[in-house]
Amino acid sequence: MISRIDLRGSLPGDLRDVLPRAELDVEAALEKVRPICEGVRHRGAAAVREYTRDFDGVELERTRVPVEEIHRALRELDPAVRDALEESIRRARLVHRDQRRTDTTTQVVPGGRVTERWVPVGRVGLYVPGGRAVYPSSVVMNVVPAQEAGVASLAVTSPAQKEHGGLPHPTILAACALLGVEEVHAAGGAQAIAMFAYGTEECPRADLVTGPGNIWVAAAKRLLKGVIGIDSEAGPTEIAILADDTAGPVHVAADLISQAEHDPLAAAVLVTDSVALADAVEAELRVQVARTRHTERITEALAGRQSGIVLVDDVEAGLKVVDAYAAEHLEIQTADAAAVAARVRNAGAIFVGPHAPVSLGDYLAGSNHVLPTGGCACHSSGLSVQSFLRGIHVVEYDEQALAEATARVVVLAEAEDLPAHGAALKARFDWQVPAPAEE
Ligand code: HSO
Ligand code: ZN
Repeated sequence: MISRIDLRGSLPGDLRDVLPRAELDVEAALEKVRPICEGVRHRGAAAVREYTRDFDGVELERTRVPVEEIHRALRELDPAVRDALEESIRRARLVHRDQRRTDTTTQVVPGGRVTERWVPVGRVGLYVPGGRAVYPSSVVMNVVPAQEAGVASLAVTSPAQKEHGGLPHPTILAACALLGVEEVHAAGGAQAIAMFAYGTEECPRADLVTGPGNIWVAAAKRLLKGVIGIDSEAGPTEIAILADDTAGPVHVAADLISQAEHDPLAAAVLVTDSVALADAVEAELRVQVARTRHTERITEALAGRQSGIVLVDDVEAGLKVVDAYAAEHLEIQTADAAAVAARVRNAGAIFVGPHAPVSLGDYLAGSNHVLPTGGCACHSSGLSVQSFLRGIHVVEYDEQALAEATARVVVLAEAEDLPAHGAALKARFDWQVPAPAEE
């Protein structure tokens, strides 16, 4: 059901070569996505509707969802789901509100200062998938940080669903209503990303697009990056668990399964120094996978080359392995879990000890669940208020401070063979701009 990689003895030089990981061939999708993006660029909303007809089988008059439909979806939402979403939003707001930045001013020299002013992105497009994955929780995780950052204009897009009269999934609409988002479009795939990048008659262009999606969405993001800002190309979900013999196999197995449930390409990796735990988890996996609803997809994910149980000599070696893997989600289920967690350098989010499973973070911990996948956690972080802000340096120098800087600017400009840079300062102090040397 799940393969084993035995790294006891010594660890290889580059651990990434031996660790399991899925490969998503986004490059191959680029050529298919290019004409779709061009179509939207040149023909706007008509092209978006055409692709929606071709790919989603839905004939739309407009991509923009009438506001009454958004409110209706909230009225018709199951009260228990509404309550859970409201609490999810409340907790996420608490955490993301604390991420807000304050401007800082640094007095560099007397009369010279630099302020970093944090300014929210003007307009953001949020992509919410609508195929196998209908995730109102992802609406929360995208909208809350954008709102806490102070983004003024926010539009959500999600694929048109044939079985819902061409609207996005009703729970997605209801989540939008709870968050106060009233601009929602029924568009998915590459055409939705192009709609935000180029703008259409119905959807003004956005500065930034965030949110996970399938391979077509990832390819469109790669293609249009530059035309529009992007968060990341989210790949299939990953969970890694670093555990020793103090961990409970029932919980470890349940947590591995929880993320394998997303996708046959999802990755579930257990790193442990305990063969007894590895054996017990494998036995538990067999029992629990058979009992769960999405047995087929989970079995495929666990058996895939992206998943595995990695055996190591001790927790010390395990830390090296999980750092090299840089998981989207990392659970630490060891003795003194907090101390071990504090030593981790690479992970999208870390879940510490027996009472912080990844599923809690997916919905209700207050943390964000849009996290870097595919090893990108070694250079990137998850979605946060910061993702929606730009820090603008505001430079203020008085005459005296500029005069005192001039000689050094001139020297550095000369060293770079850019004399006009130096001249721009000298001109303010009646220095002569040197005439070009006669040939
Ligand atoms: N684990 C997913 C998020 C999610 N889980 C949404 C359930 N719904 C990626 O972090
Ligand atoms: Zn999940």
